[in-house]
Amino acid sequence: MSILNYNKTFFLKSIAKISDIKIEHGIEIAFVGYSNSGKSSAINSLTNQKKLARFSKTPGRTQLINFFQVTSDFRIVDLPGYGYAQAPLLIKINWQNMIYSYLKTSRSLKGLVLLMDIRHPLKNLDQDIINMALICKIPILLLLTKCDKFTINNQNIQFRKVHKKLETFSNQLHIQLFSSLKKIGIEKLKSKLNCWYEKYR
Ligand SMILES: Nc1nc2c(ncn2[C@@H]2O[C@H](COP(=O)(O)OP(=O)(O)O)[C@@H](O)[C@H]2O)c(=O)[nH]1
Ligand SMILES: [Mg+2]
Repeated sequence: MSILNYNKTFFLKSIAKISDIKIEHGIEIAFVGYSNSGKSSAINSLTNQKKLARFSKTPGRTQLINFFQVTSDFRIVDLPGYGYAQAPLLIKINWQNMIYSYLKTSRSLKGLVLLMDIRHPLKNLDQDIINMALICKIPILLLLTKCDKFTINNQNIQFRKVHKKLETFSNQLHIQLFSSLKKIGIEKLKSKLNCWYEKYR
């Protein structure tokens, strides 16, 4: 078993464009999701740090790709969230192209953590991202975030609904209930990341 200590994660760098990615060795796991899906909170809970991934209430503010280093050969990549419901088509397409080209071209990327608010899972862009990751053969961990907003019973109902829709891809996609607030699913998230790390390093 790996001995990754997520608490020691630190901010490495930000880049503005995919073309700024340099060839690097080591393994990357990317976090992606709509703005407000709880991505920054999840990265903060994973690393047990309050402000590592700054979280803001302004949707879509983070447009940079942020890299965090867990160990010298393992990085977490915080992809920009998608936040503008009424965004012009061009912005939407640019964002999709950016994510897609990262999924396609990054040699280091070994897994994708896709965060969806349990109250509104599988929105359009979530579906698009799942499709892109499947095409690129990147395994996906799907976190149903803020599950504390639901009763246990409703959590399970929603879990089963999402599971059923994605059943066909179960060899490449896992689903996990998650709450940063109530610390649900954090150990499962860690073991998935450890597992990807162990497999590819
Ligand atoms: N109830 C609850 N709220 C959460 C949880 N995680 C995040 N939030 C809230 O959801 C909002 C968006 O969170 P944030 O992490 O900034 O989302 P991001 O935009 O995806 O990075 C904030 O107001 C958080 O306090 C959670 O596990 N439970
Ligand atoms: Mg954020």
